[in-house]
Amino acid sequence: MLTLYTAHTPNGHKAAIALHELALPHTVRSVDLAAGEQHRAAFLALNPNNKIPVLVDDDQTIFESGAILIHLADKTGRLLPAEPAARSVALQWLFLQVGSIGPMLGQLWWFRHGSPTPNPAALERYQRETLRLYGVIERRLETAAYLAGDDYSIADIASYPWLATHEELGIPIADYPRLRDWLALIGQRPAVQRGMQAPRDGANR
Ligand SMILES: N[C@@H](CCC(=O)N[C@@H](CS)C(=O)NCC(=O)O)C(=O)O
Repeated sequence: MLTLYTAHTPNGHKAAIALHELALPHTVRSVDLAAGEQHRAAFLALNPNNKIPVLVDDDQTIFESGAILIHLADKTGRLLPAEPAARSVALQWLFLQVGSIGPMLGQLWWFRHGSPTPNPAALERYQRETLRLYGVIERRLETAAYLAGDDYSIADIASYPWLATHEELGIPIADYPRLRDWLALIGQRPAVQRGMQAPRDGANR
């Protein structure tokens, strides 16, 4: 029995995409972040860090989106190579998303759209860092079809929902043609399209 606690955000979409890719029947519970549901005792019992996503897999509760993706890949033996060197490559690109792409693009979104007071220095810093990260991915895709190499993996699933926000972030995607093509390739996958619609409360197949 799998239950995903999530919200309509890039981090919230990753696990939903993986569940659909792996055709794992699951239940979705929408967490109302604007209402502060993530700070309530019932949610803190699932994730002491008060953030979505959280996956409950029978008696195991997993927070942090990267840990959830690895759990699902290991559970099914798919979307993450088993061979140690190839697995390490996939995990490197996965952790680049969790440690850099998510936090930097998240801050850029905040200083562009969320901050009540303009902060040009912060905006410039996160814009520069975001462009740098788009460049890192563009160069990776010069030599690899997918982030982990020849095969689609949880590294692509983690990065897609974030890198797809380029319009909102004011990133000139035409400057990153390989990344643009990769976004189109990933974005046409039915499981990605379904996962990007999450959360829809209720049972999902
Ligand atoms: N490192 C975490 C980040 C999760 C995260 O930032 N979630 C955001 C939504 S995208 C959240 O729940 N924010 C609510 C809050 O901070 O109160 C992960 O990858 O799971």
